[in-house]
Amino acid sequence: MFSKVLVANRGEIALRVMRACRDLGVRTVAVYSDADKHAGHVRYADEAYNVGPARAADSYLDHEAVIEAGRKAGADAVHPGYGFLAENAEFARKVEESELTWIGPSADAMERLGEKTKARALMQEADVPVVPGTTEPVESAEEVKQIAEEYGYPVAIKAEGGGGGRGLKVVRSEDEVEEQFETAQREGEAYFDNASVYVEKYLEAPRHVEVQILADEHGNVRHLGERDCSLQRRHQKVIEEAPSPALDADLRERIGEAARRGVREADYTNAGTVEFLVEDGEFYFMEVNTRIQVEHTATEEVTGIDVVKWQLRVAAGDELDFAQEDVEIDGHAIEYRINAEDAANDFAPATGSLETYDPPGGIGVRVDDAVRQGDEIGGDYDSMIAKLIVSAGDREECLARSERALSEFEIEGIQTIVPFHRLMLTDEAFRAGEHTTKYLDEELDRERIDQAVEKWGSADTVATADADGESDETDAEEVTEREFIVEVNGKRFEVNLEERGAPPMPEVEAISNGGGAGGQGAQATRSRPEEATSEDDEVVIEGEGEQVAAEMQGTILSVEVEEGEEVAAGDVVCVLEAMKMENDIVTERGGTVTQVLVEEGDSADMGDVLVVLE
Ligand code: MV4
Repeated sequence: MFSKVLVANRGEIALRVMRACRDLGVRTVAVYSDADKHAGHVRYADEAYNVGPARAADSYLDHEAVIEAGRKAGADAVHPGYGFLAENAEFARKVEESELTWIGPSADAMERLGEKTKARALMQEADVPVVPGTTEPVESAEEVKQIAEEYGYPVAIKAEGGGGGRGLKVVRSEDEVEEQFETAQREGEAYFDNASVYVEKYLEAPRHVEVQILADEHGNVRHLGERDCSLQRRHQKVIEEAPSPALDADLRERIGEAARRGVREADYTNAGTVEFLVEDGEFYFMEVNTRIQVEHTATEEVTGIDVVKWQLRVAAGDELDFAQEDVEIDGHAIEYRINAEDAANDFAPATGSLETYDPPGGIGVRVDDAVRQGDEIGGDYDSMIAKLIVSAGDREECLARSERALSEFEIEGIQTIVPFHRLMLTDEAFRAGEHTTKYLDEELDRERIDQAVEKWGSADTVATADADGESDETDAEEVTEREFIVEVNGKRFEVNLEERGAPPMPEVEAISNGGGAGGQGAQATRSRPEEATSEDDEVVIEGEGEQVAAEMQGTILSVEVEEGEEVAAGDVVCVLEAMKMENDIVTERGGTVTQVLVEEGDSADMGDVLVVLE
């Protein structure tokens, strides 16, 4: 095994990889940009190296800077995580040619699978079903028309270097061919530096099902079952689950074996994912992702196999120590991506500070993150701040547990898509497991998302926007919402009070020194929310009758009234000693004493009800 691994990534996946390293007794090296000096992955690593400015192209994507950090640290291997350099064959080759080991498939295997027509031809060779279409690039719009005649419209024109929906054009009739052919070429050139395109029959409403693979350098290839990632928004996965609710046992067996044959044909090693489209009980190869994926955790939860640990072991030359028959799918797991985005505003990235960050726990709940309360979430990188993975004995139980876990997830100070996830748990199509890849973009009613955000979005300190939608320091009205813990007759209530540009609530100190209920002004108003989170901040609200309460913590020196007695406004009911001073506790309105809750010598907490009147 390696003794020191450089993790060329940030965020939760960097931490995930470092945890696997620690489990194996391997030391960890982080790289970070100027924006990430205090980031979670840096805090966790044994040592960390700055690789450049915030802009990813100048830091996390800088081949030489990353490799140089590995050299300086004396690391013996590089784990790329996902995104950034993970699927860059050129970088993988540079690592292979350095004194470092690349923790991933060989640069050759990455290249074999990176070009889509090559990958399709390779899969056909291995008897893996592919979507009907070409296994060579097409050269002209005329050629596209001929192929479309053969399969029938619609067809998809795809960029050779494509993936993740970029460079994918759907053509529904002959007169659209010319334009879409040229657009696909242009996009291919722009995104992947490769203008080649090819053609497939277009499937209208498939499901996205992908198979997790592990392969070692001794010829062993195992599949760890499939995940269903059909719930996507503009090609971004939002919720993933294992196993797929869309497969029966027979299809599951066949798709898993097909994936194994495919990667064997590609001489593939390490972890990888074979993506398929599934429609009408048939499956079709799409592409291979030559990296660890965000959603690998769902597979880990149902198989009990640590995929990242095996990436390290396999790269170090170890042999997979389990047979295919040893892989058992036990129960169900669903992963919810916790993105800092405003679901009600077209999932626009949100920035801010994590004023509250209190993730759920308990049985069946796993949270992978690299943030903690107080962290700033800037807009420099991916909006995913955490993943919640819920597992249970079956899908039904998993959905119920998900409701529990998502409702426990407390995040304030920044918008996340937790409300969207809670909506999905009320959604018939999702609950039934019948959603396709079209569902989010084309079928779900936007208004339901707005309502979910309204209902479950976090209470927060907000500045109301002006009519023009802009808000600024000078003329935005401050609306401060404070949460109070209130006890009424010994029962605990949470009360949210909204304060609009009003003078702040009277301070306890202000009462005890006799008036001057706090100055007006924005400074005092802003300072309140922090105090409101304190456990001690208990006040009493008035019910039907008057409740006379202790205004501060102290000792009851004397009780001046008894039950049944009539008292007037301003009468003394108790004397409370606090901070070496005697304080008269007086009624505000007066009435008949119905309850005396304390006696001489008792101690009282601030907010405790002492006497109740009617
Ligand atoms: C398709 C398809 C239907 N038919 N190919 C989108 C991303 C890229 N990986 C491939 N994609 C698709 N290819 C054929 N022949 C539908 C999609 C597709 C899709 C696939 C998986 C998950 C979500 C999707 C959303 C829209 C379209």
